[in-house]
Amino acid sequence: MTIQTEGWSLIETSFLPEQIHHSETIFTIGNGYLGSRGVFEEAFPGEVRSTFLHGVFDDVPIVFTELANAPDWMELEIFLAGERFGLDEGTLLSFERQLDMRTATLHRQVRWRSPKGRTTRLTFERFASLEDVHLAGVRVCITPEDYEGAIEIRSGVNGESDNLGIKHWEWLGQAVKGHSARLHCRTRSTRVELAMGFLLDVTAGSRSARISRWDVRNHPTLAASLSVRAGETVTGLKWAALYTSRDGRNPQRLLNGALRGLQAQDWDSSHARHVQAWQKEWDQCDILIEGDPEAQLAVRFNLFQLLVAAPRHDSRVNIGAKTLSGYGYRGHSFWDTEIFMLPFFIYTRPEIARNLLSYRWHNLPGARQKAWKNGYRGAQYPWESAGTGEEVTPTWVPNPNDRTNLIRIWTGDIEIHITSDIAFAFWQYWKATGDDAFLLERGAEVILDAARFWASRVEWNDTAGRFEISDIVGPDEYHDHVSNNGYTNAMARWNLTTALELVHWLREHHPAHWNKLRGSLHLQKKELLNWQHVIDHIYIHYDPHTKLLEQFDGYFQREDTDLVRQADRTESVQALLGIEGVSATQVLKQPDILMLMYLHPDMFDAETVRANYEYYTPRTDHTFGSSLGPSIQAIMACRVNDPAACEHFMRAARADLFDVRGNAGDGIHGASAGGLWQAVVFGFAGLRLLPDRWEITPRLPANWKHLRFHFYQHGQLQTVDIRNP
Ligand code: IFM
Repeated sequence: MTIQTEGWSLIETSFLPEQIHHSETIFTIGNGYLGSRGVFEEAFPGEVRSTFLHGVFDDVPIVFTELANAPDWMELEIFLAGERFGLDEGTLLSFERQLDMRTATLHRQVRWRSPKGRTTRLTFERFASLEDVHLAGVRVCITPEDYEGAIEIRSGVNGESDNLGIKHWEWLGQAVKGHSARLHCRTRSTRVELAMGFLLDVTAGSRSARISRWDVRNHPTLAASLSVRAGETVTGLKWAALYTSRDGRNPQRLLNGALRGLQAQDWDSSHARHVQAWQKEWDQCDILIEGDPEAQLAVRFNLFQLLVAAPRHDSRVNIGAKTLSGYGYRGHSFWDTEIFMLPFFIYTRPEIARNLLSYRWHNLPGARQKAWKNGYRGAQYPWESAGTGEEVTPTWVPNPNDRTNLIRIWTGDIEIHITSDIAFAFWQYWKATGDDAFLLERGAEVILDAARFWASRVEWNDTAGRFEISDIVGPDEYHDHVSNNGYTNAMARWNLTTALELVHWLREHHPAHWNKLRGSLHLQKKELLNWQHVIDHIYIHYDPHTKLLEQFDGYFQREDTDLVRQADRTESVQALLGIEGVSATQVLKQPDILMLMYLHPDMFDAETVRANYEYYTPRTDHTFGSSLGPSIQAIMACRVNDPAACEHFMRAARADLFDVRGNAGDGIHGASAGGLWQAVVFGFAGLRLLPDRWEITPRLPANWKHLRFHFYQHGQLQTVDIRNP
């Protein structure tokens, strides 16, 4: 893969079949309604072909629910004088694929010699409209170089799509008429209806192709054929439209209306409107980096991936850990959204941040249910969340090294910090935007009910005279069933403290609202007093002599191996030592105490931060541990002026572009992408927001000559422009 230096295009100049899954992920396009992997229109053996629609989940064994791979809208089967075009056959004379991130358009140019020796030039363009998120288009131009004959394009919507073998759609009906075809189907368990259709227009100059209609069940198809001479170009244009029952009661009617409107659609003006919509996004969201082309491209690529996954019109969906770009984690959402991705949206696209937070508010019933089932009060958010907000973390998964064995996954039971992470996100949004209405309508309820959960979750230790939280997993998932994880306990204390601050603010500024909320949540004075009691007595292990926070009870007694520092390692320490083996050591999968210090810059003094940075950094598996780690590590390195910040930053920047963990084929690492924005803004620029102003402490990498970005503070667009002397 070569990278174009002007910073807006991701360019692949050769086709490497062994890397198709990685390429499919990084060439994903989308518009926050749908995400389609960068597969070839004409298909390729072994590809992972998928289009995911936000919120369209269906039931599945083991992982409970997953985003259902929608019927394929991208397919174009091409026949050149009777020979089927495909990169698995014939000779590839030249190949180039570009993702133009400025216009969110995927391009591909191919020169191909068929098995019978005929040479053809083909160019493809594809986009999912940002201006009308129900619309997607693909255009192909085909030029036979040294032969004449019939060029045929067959295209349909293929309802036979599956999720790596599992079928989610049942056929309800279809129609093929004129230049268009439609399919109506429904997910098997969740019963989400989908109406998908398309128009096909194939021309050569002023001549239009002859269309034949193939009413194949579950795969309505049109075939358009034209005879051309050598050097003449055939242009095929396919507009696809799609609606689900999440968009309205009658998606078929919505589709029919859209298809009628599409009759008059021309590529250039529709694409121009899409580009204009993207221009607006980039005007707010872009980061300019001069002096380091790789960092520039990587940052834009990661922001692009967040933007294509960002729900703009839907407040009942969240972004999965792997966005809409792959099967990893089946579309489930984690703390990855609130802690890693959300800050980018809060500061550049607060409307999108509001949608993402609203998803958590809508799902309060699921969180209350989880707390209740576990014998607690308030709202306990699920570690993995999907359509309904119930816990959807699998309990057992097959062992990848021995399929006859199962591995117990504990995170759904005991990785509980997500509840305060979500409360933290609501508070961050409010602090940055000053959006009182949203805090009153949605945020307050979440923060208060999360606090109530913590007050019921803590355990009183009579001997020590303190509250503790036992048997959990902190952010560092190499250690489970631990007690008094520093991150979890401190975040619980933060949640309770903030809830009381909020109560105070509500009483003072919005007494009527406070009365209403107090009534609906049955909050009594006694309960608030208890919250204060928990705040005053919750245990956080801190040694004033060493200034270290112990990550959990007994952490310092675990084996202190230097395996993590071995330069020639090609696997994670967990893969080398096994789940129990790594747990017996002090090796961390990702920052935990340092994560806490990142989120709360005012909670710890500089010496404490340095001491903990120096202790935990050499014990963290930066290379093969969690992809969530490097961006946070980069920010903390900036805080203590460690030049290793650049190395950590580039590790995050390259995560998907260069497939550094070997699993990019499963989808984009959304948290790493969001963390990268934070590393630039809060790390290298050192942005700090104060109630009425902001300040920066730049620590730019030496080769960065110029850094510029925008952010919103209380609705006002601000610009940070830093030149490196
Ligand atoms: O949320 C993360 C977690 O912190 C580490 N394991 C992967 C999860 C999903 O990205």
